[in-house]
Parts: sequence; C-alpha cells; structure tokens
Amino acid sequence: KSDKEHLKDNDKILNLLDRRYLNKSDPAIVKHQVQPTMKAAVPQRVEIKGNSSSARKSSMHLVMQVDMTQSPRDSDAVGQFGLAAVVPKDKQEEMLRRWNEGHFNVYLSEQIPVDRAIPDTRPQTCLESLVHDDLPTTSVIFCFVDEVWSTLLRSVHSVLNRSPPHLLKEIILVDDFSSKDYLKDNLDIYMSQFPKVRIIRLKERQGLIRARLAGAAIATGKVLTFLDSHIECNVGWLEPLLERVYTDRRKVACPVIEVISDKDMSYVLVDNFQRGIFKWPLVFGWSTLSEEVIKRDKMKDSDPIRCPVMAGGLFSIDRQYFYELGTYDPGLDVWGGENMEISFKIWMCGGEIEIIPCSRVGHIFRSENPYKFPKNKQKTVERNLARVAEVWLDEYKEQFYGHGYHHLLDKSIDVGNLTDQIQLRQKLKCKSFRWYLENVYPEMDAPLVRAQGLIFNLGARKCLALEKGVLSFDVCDLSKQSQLFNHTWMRHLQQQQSCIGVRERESVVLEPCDITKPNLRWLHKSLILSSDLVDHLIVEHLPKRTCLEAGAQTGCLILSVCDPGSQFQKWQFTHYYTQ
Ligand code: UD2
Ligand code: MN
Repeated sequence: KSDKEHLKDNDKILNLLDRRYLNKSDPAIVKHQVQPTMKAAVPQRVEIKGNSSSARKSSMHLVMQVDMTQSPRDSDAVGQFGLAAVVPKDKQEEMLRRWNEGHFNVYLSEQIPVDRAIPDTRPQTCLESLVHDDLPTTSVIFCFVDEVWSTLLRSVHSVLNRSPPHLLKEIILVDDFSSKDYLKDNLDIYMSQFPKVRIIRLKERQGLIRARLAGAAIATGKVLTFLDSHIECNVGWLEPLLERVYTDRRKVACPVIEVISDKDMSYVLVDNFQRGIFKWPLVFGWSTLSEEVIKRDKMKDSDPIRCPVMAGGLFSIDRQYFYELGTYDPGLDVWGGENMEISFKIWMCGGEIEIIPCSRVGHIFRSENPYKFPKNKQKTVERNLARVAEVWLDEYKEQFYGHGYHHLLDKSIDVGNLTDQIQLRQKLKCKSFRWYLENVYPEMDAPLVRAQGLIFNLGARKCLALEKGVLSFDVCDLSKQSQLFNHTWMRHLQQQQSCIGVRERESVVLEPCDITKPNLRWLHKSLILSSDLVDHLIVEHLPKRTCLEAGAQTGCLILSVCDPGSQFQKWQFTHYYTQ
C-alpha cells in the first residue's frame, strides 16, 4: 500500500476509536498519523550527551536522541515503526474470535515484534531540554489481571529498552490474581532473563488500587513510576519525568498518553497542550489549553502542563512523598475513581500534577474492561467516587450527588469507613476544595446552587415567604431575608436549614434539610417539552407528576396534579446559575 492509502485507512480507523476518555467538544486525537517515513525510535539507546557550556548547568545533559536512523531488528515486521497492521483475509475470523481476550486486536498484537520501533513523537523543542546527571532511580510498577501475553511483554520490553539502565532500579509486575495459565510459570520463565524484573502475585483479587500499593510496598527505587500493562514507552520517556520529580519532590509527573489503536495497533500521536480535567459528577476528560493561555504564558509545546486531574494510569511520584500523602485510599475497589482521589489529594495537600510533553507513552484504550468485576462495575465505580466525594469535596459534594448520584444517598449505600481518610486530610492540613477550584481549576463552572433569590409565582404574582416557620405569599421584596431561597444541587428549596418538602403525597411541609431524604427534592423545569423555560416545581420522588401550586383562594401552598396551563404552578427564581 502506498503511504497515501495508509493514511486514508488510518482516518477511517480513527473515526472508530474509542473516545471514552475524550471530551466530545474537544476531541483529543489528532486527525493524522505519523508518516510512515518518519524517523522511528529504536529500542537501543544512542544517547548523545552534550554537556552544556554554562557552568551552572554543567551537571545536566541533553536527553533527546538525535540518531534515530538505525533500523530495528526486523524492519519488515508487521506493525514495525508503529505502523498500522493489516489482518490478512484468511485470518479475519481468528482475529474476531480472539478480540475478547483483551478487547483489542489480540491477533495482530501477537504478530508484532515485542520490541518494535515506534515513531519518536516528541516535539522538536525537546531538543533543548536538559536533565540532571544525578537523577533519582525509579521502580516501574505494572499491575495487571489477565493481561494479554504479547502486550504485557511489549510493555516490559519498552521500559527495558528505552530507560537508561542506571535510572531503572527494577520493574515490578504485580499479578492481581490472574486466572490465565500463561501468566504463571511461562511468565516467570520468560522474565527470568531480565534480572531487573520482579514478579509478585496477590492471593486474591485486590483491584488495581491495592495491587499498586502491593507493588509500591516492595519497591526500592527513589521514585515510583506506575504504568498500565498494555503500553509502549517512547524514546527518552523516563528522564523528563524523573527530572520534574527531582527538581521538586512534590511534583507528580505524567507522560503524554498517546494512542495505540485497538483496531490496527498503530501508534497515533495526540494533540499538543492537552490537560486532564473533570466534569460533574467526577467524570475524567481531556481539554486543550486555550490559545489565550498559551500566548499569555508564552508556552512552548515542550513546557510542562499543569493538570487539575490525572488520567490515572501513568505517572511518576517520589516514593517517600507518596507515603507522606497516605498513598491511595486503600478502601477503593477494583477500578475507577482513584485518579480523582490522588489528584485532589496531591493538589489540596501541597503538591502539583503535570503532563510532561517530552515524555510520551502509548496506551491501548479499550472499549471494555477485559476482566471481570467481582461486583457490578457501575456500583463499584459509584461507590469509589462517593468515597472520594465524601472525603475531598466539602460543600461541593452536593454537586457530585446532584449530577446523577442521588440514588446513592437514598439507598444509603455503604461507602465503608472513612475515618482514616478524613483524619489524614486533617493531619496533612490540606486546603479546601474551594481553594482547589479557585487556584487549580478556575475554568470549572461550579456554582454552589442551581438557582437563587426570590421565588415568584406567575399566577399569584407574589413571592414565597417563610416567616416564623410558616410559608406564605407576600409582595416581592429582595431586601427581605424571608423571601430568599436557594434551589440547591440536591434540588432542595432551601432557606437556611429549612427545606420545603412533601408529606404523605399531599401536604407541603417544612423540614430540616437532609440530603438523604427524597421527599425534599423538587425538579424545576417546564412541562412543555419543546421549551427549556424553567417554571414548574415537580415533586421528584412521587410516581405521579405532582406540582407545587399557589392556592388561588387560600393564598397558601398546595400540591396538584401537574398542569402545563396553570399559571399558579409556574415559578421563577431571580437568578439562575444553570439550566
Ligand atoms: C484508566 C487508567 C487506569 C486507571 C483507570 C481508573 C490510563 C491510561 N489508564 O483506565 O490506570 O487509573 O483509568 O481506575 O490512564 N487492573 C488490575 N486489577 C483490576 C483491574 C485492573 O490489576 O482489578 C490493571 C489492569 O490490568 C491494567 C491497569 O490495572 O494494567 C489499569 O486498568 P485498565 O487498563 O482496565 O484501565 P483503563 O486504561 O481503562
Ligand atoms: Mn489501560
């Protein structure tokens, strides 16, 4: 196939790529692939150490390898140089049959050399980056459960081949109770040729969080580097990460995560200036830095990028600092949420998270987890996130629950004991979540309430008032405290500690606010589908649509069957923070 045809195919594949991690409005993947002719990064290190002329920097060296013209072991091999591999027609069936072993193209992965070359995707400006000669050593920790043989090997080889030996203390493989036989004796035998590789096996399934902790516990390097078990480290990936940790031990450094296509195993580079962010309810995503920020800070494409949250899988952290921070919350199960937890903890307790563009690692993003969850996946992740919200979000936890996790409160799910985590936060004297939002992630829109002010009734043409524990209507007056209410993220109609609620399906009552009580929640929206005007106040927990109404005669509040035509059921706050 000509290069042009290759690129065309690649476009098609990119459209199919799993975009789970990507924010729809700002897709993170670039539309092109590395040209097949581009110089490839070969496994052997050919480091050109250039001592800088200035005395102050004399203990540093350039990390960019300039000689990339060498050919790898087998330059004709399938997938060599990170190119898209093609499944022959007569192997299609086998390919499909084996897909579910890893939820990616397992067949192709097996055809590709375990030490293939991939394109060196570092920005040109990395040519000027220097790193210290006396960088700390690192222990690389891979934890895995039932990982595909070929990808696990390729991950390990990429670390062995592309890390300076004196900086790589060891590679720790933590087997999280895999069921596959090849991950037992065969793995031991294979890895025994590499003295730096250590394998530990957990006696029962712990999940990636506790598996990482088991790896960290036996690590001896000064820095811990966590990686997923289906990655390929690119040339010069390690030094820039260690350099950041070395300059400040409270910096946690993440490589740029590039994409190894799950369809054709090609290595695809991603756009520059991407950072990790979250949206409610604590959903991870990528977002590109705005042009203004890039201009304002005169950023080069090799400059570290501050990240409100990390993706989770790939990062270097000073080992001692990891323990000072109290590691991960060991109460988090299996998968999910731990990236939020460690990110909030790092920022709020004095550290920083950065993406280092001169460090690049490819990762196979899969559309499904290829392993089983001991309990239901959704429930596991929800529970993990609820633990994070309870410990770290302060008053903002209502936003988390309010954006779709009400049900967690209703069923009062067991998030487990949080005492240790809360005490840790106090002990470390961590800052508030409000501080985090203002200083680390100011672009995040996080109003504390949905709507605020007077609640005007269109039929009665008066405002709701709460005086001496009694609800009534009054001539609207913004200066009267008794007329000011909030519509909160928990959908409370709230004034100080009092909330308007419903008792026994028919009467409107005042109760102390309590986020676990469904009878205090009011949806505020129009009943006419085509319009998004905010008007009705609908009792959330009743099966029959019931609305709050200003009693036309009585002048007090009643509940009625919702009626789109009734003006007495239409309510307007003075100010809305969200639709
Ligand atoms: C992303 C992260 C992943 C983790 C996860 C949220 C990247 C590239 N990946 O999901 O590291 O932060 O978000 O929790 O940022 N594993 C175990 N035991 C388990 C489950 C998983 O050892 O019970 C291993 C698994 O084999 C893999 C690693 O943990 O090596 C991460 O799991 P994943 O690849 O399924 O997660 P991913 O990339 O979807
Ligand atoms: Mn992964």
